[in-house]
Amino acid sequence: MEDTPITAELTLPGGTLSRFTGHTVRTLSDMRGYYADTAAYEALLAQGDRVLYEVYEVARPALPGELSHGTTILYPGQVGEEYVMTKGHYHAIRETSEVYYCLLGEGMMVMEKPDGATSVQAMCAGTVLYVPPRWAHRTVNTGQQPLVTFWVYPAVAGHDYASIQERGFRKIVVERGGGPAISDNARFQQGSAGSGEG
Ligand code: PAN
Ligand code: ZN
Repeated sequence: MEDTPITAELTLPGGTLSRFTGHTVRTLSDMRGYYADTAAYEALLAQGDRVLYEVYEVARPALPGELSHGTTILYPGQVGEEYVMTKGHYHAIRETSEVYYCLLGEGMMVMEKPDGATSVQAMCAGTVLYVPPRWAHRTVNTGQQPLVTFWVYPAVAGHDYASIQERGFRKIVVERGGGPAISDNARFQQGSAGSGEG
């Protein structure tokens, strides 16, 4: 693994990086079970699969001191009333944090802790958002254009998707009267997941 300095160009409005180690493309079919309105999800998917977000990552070795970083381009849209969103996750090593810098678009960061604490923060170009240790996090695009974020987190963190995939977040972001509103997730399942390490 390269241990010399790395320079890359982050191009806007696309949000792409000129150098990266990984490029992940998430489509509607990757998101089965994530959206509250399953009928709306199936109806939309029947019209064709489509890209919902892309991630460009400079993944660094899982060693103390290393920082992985990259960009996420979250496209606009809705599944039923719910705005397009990332899967969301806990970090496998719970005592790790993350910094997000919003470069373009409008959205929200939905966060929660296993003890039931929740926080939903608005993001627009220029917003710097700190996700402290132990907070699960998901970005939601509430605007009309791509939501582009740059983020940095400790390379040792790892990702735990299972807790969120199984139980969802307590709060969801839906369209009400033409704008975003925060709503309780009726399908949120109580459970003990999300409290462990890795
Ligand atoms: C981000 C996210 C990225 C995609 O790099 O991984 O925005 O979201 P999901 O991983 O939830 O699909 C991050 O938070 N890394 O830790
Ligand atoms: Zn993260």
